[in-house]
Amino acid sequence: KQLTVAVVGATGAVGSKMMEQLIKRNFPIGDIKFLASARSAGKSIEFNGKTYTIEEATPEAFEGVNVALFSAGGSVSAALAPEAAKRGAVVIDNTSHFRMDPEVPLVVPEVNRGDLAKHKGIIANPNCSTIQMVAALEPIRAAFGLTKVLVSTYQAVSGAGISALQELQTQSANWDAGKEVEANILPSGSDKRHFPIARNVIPQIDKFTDNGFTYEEMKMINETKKIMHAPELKVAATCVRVPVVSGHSESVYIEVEKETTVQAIFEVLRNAPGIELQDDIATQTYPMPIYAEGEDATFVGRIRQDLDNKKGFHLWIVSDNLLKGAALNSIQIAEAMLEDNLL
Ligand code: A2P
Ligand code: 11C
Repeated sequence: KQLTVAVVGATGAVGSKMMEQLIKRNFPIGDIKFLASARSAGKSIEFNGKTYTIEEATPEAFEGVNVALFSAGGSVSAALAPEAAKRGAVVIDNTSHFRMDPEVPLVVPEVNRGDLAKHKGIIANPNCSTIQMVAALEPIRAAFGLTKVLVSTYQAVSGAGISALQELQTQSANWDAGKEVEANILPSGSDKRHFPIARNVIPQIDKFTDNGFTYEEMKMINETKKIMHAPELKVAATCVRVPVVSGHSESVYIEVEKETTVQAIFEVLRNAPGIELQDDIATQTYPMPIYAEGEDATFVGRIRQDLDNKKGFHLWIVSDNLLKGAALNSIQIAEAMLEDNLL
């Protein structure tokens, strides 16, 4: 079966990775179109050795589309995903707009593939920092149960888009040249104050909600419970931006239901889909973002039993936020839907 695919936000950080993944994974494309804002309409874009013209994303652009991959921001998805679905496309949306809608499956295929069957035209791709965490924790939950998750993240700048990446580069160059360092984007383009990310760490991703947690932290909390079908799971998050280009890292403390050992967790993770265990302190083997960049896997290491709580374990989880965290997971959703006859 050959499908007509639309990539919405094709000129963005995630959109360009979606295009790479479609080629790399040999997705069965009959026809493809690339959509972005009116600013990009008419410009050329290369895909698989051919040149295409970018079109403005409008409702009519989705006529005849089977699969629409959205990554152009929440307001674009809010306006256009229902229009695409109305025209018969299955939307795989990489923004946060529909994620907590009870009618919209929120899916990491290795964790809750079965939820795809309940779709009504729109499927949500979770937040990048959530995806890698649940991919690593689900096999542990399935084997030993899971009661509590406390996570602190070290998130790469590419998660905030191409303009944030450009700002990191300019700030680093200006530091080195002894010039003034300006900040206009991070921690959140729409918040009042901005701080440099070069040579810095910012304990704010997205804006603050009323409870003192940021939206990014609340995404990790709420999305984890939804994907794992675990409303009673205790989850708390502190999300931090670090001056890394790509690859989110996470320090995660978990509590399991059944007593177990580090060796037993190693065994479970060795056999888990999409997970690569990198844990050997004798050889200083542990995951790091520069080695995760460009890789499909979610890497897990530094696994330790807590010194006070036998059911407590500490893990270090790293993955490429633009791949498993975004583009790869979206394409894996499309592949799972094809296999399950949902497309
Ligand atoms: P454009 O390049 O035309 O602005 P990133 O997350 O890397 O910043 O990328 C955002 C993506 O979303 C870009 O492809 C951008 O296209 C696209 N985009 C932004 N605003 C709109 C809009 N109003 N309609 C369609 N696409 C949009
Ligand atoms: C970041 N996690 O690193 C964000 C980017 O809800 O899809 C993804 C935001 C989202 O800034």
